[in-house]
Amino acid sequence: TRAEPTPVTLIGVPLEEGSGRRGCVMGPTALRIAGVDRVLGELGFSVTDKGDLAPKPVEGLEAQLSPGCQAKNLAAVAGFTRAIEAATFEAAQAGTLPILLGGDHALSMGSVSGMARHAAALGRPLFVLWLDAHADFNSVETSPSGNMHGMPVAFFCGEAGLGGILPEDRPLVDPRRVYQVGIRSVDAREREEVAEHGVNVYDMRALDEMGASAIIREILAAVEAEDGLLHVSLDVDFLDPDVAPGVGTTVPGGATFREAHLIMEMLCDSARASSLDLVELNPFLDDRGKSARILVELTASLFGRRIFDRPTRSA
Ligand code: HAR
Ligand code: MN
Ligand code: MN
Ligand code: MN
Repeated sequence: TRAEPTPVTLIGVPLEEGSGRRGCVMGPTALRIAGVDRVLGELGFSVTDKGDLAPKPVEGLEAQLSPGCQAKNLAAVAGFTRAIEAATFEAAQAGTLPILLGGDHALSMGSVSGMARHAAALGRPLFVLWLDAHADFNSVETSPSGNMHGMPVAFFCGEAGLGGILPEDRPLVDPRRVYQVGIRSVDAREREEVAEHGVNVYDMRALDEMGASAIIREILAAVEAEDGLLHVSLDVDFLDPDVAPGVGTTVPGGATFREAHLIMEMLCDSARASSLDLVELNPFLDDRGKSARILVELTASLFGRRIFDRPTRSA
């Protein structure tokens, strides 16, 4: 017998202040127009759309930054982080699966922190699957740009140097439970931090050599060994720019359409995904809605759309 599918909560995050250019503010609307709620409904999920968050900025945090450190638009990003953390935690505690409609990748400071609080309340570990061209492990000290969408992984691991946004005793994610796939653009000091803290990186060479299937099997085995929750964070630039041009930070040589779908289909089979970010979509740069539609198609694969059923592997 099949259990009732977990209800889904959509949380719109019109955040673009974490990135270096305008446009991600239109992301949530583009994802809705591309039919994210409709495809989930067709797959049998009950979907609640909470609409778009509109938090007030948090002033006064800049004073805590050391000289030479930078975090652009800190007030705006901090306001969003608090609101996203609370909305994600609340949606998960209510027994639903939160999907964050971004918005730039700084939103994961809040979504992953909210899921970390939820996992801690359950007494289970949180794992993060980070599908991205970038490692997003800069701190206010190492960031070459000051753009906070390059800092979320460091933030939820407690390494970004960004105090005062969330409570000091917030649950953190162990960097050894972060799995990054598709990486191909890492800054010099960021590279050292990623290695030092034990983040698991499957860069594009690993994806080429191992294939998506072997990589996802390894990651799922680690999650299952600890009965963990798995947060999936999908950055548009994980995909090759030919597949998904609607993003401000394209990097050549990304994942193919088929690799991305296979990852989503395997995650679906595992039934491990507890939460999802769809981030960095910049409709202003997109090609007739192509990238928005691909994100929705990938979401459909993650939630059970398949060409044919596969024999179940688990008991
Ligand atoms: N590493 C660069 C920086 O910190 C670029 C980060 C870009 N990040 C994203 N999300 N687009 O992955 O500025
Ligand atoms: Mn990113
Ligand atoms: Mn990226
Ligand atoms: Mn460090």
